[in-house]
Amino acid sequence: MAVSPRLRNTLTLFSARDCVLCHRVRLVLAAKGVQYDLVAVDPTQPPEDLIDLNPYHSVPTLVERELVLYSASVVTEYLDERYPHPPLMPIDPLSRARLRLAMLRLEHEWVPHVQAAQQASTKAQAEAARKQLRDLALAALPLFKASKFFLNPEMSLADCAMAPIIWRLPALGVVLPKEAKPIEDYGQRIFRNPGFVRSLTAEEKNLRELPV
Ligand SMILES: N[C@@H](CCC(=O)N[C@@H](CS)C(=O)NCC(=O)O)C(=O)O
Repeated sequence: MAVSPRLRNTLTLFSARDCVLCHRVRLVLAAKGVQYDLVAVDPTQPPEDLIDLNPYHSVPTLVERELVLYSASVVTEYLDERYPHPPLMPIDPLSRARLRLAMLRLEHEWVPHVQAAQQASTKAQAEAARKQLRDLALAALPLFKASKFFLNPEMSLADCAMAPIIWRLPALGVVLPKEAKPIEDYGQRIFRNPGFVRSLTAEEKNLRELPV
């Protein structure tokens, strides 16, 4: 199924307006300076195009001519290989494996609590998700102190997965103690990047102030 002929670029991204996994893909595209058409989707009401293209009807979904990719990790690894500059993965296998594992843990351990906090229908559900995120952030504090970017001296795909979560913490009501300043400092380093600013939807821009 072809996406609408009105779309002008080779790449089309089906993306929600406020979603950490879609933001992760948009951040990779922005870091690489790649042009694409964005189709804004309400994930609870996927459009016909998306239903035809992706058996899970989920976003992010990337379309490039006949190629249709879904799952944020599959999409971002593809983009890093397809558009190699700047590289967003280290070259040695050990560091690559460590970053892949870190991204897997983010997806399995952090993202469900972000989504739960965003979708909570009771105060108790929201508070439980906020507590989980606070605990995860504090447990990861030594990693934020250890290097300029997440587990790596250079910005990588792992930062593209982590920064969208850190960006949302205040809007989700997650208040970190003073000792967590290295996490805020890490966020500010990435938020200052013009690519990060370009990656944001209008809804995501409203979640917090950009650094001056
Ligand atoms: N494993 C998928 C999950 C994506 C996901 O949970 N997307 C949400 C929006 S943030 C969604 O599309 N939900 C609707 C659905 O899965 O049917 C990925 O990594 O991309």
